[in-house]
Amino acid sequence: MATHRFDPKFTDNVINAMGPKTSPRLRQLMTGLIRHVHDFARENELTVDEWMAGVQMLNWAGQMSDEKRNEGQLVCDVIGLESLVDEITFTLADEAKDAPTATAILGPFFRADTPYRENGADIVVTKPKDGGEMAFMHGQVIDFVTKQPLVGADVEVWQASTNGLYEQQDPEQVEFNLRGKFKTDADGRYNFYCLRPTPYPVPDDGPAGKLLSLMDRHPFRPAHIHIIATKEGYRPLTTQIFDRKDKYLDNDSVFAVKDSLVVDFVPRKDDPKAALELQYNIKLVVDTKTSA
Ligand code: MBD
Ligand code: FE
Repeated sequence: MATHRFDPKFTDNVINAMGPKTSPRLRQLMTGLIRHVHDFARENELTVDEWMAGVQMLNWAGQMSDEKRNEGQLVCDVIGLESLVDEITFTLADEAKDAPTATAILGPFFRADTPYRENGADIVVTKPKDGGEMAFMHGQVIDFVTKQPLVGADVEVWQASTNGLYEQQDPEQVEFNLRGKFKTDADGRYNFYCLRPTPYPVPDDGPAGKLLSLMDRHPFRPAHIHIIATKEGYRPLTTQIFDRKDKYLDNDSVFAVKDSLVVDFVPRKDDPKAALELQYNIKLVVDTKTSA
């Protein structure tokens, strides 16, 4: 079997060291992880110095992470792992026109404690210094199969400011700036004012940025707005929408773009608050796990 010059029994010994109380799923995952990591080391004849450089990256990621910064997740993002796991979990099968809204990765800047705002509210509380472009975003949350509006669904959104920073990264922005949670009305509608999103680099002052530069890659993400839509009885949806005009659509540094999530901001008439609008309906599917 072994085509390499290393101890052929070594990897099996490590795997077989797991005891009988290991759960079947953990045994399966650790067996695969150990096997692939060992094969990776053998195939590349990984040296002690190279392995230690990797360990130091991991430690660095841990040391700079806190409730406002999730560097381990960002390292996974730049090697495509969060997007791959998202694809595996939610399957890309339905990229067709008439499909439920596709998922996209959560990313490291979600905040669990985002407050509700009234429909029609402006999430741009701290105005960007360069002005930015205001947009009115509105739409319906509907049942993908029946096309009926979903009343009382939650639509949570967050976006970075035009300086490329999310509120928790930027002392100049008030807390929860550019975030909001909205409840759909009696027609299943939500609406609010936001910024037309702009492209920005993922934070590159840590190991994720270091990895990007070692791989000769840029850190930019295409302009996007994050969305989490939930309604009891429906599969919770985590996604992002992307501006069709963005130049990074085809080379997102975290590989999250899907065609069906690309949207058009169009001119809006007679609204002194916003010169642009975005109409976006969210199509949810019944959650077979909770509604059986
Ligand atoms: C982001 O803003 C983001 O959405 C993701 C997924 C990764 C890094 C920065
Ligand atoms: Fe983001």
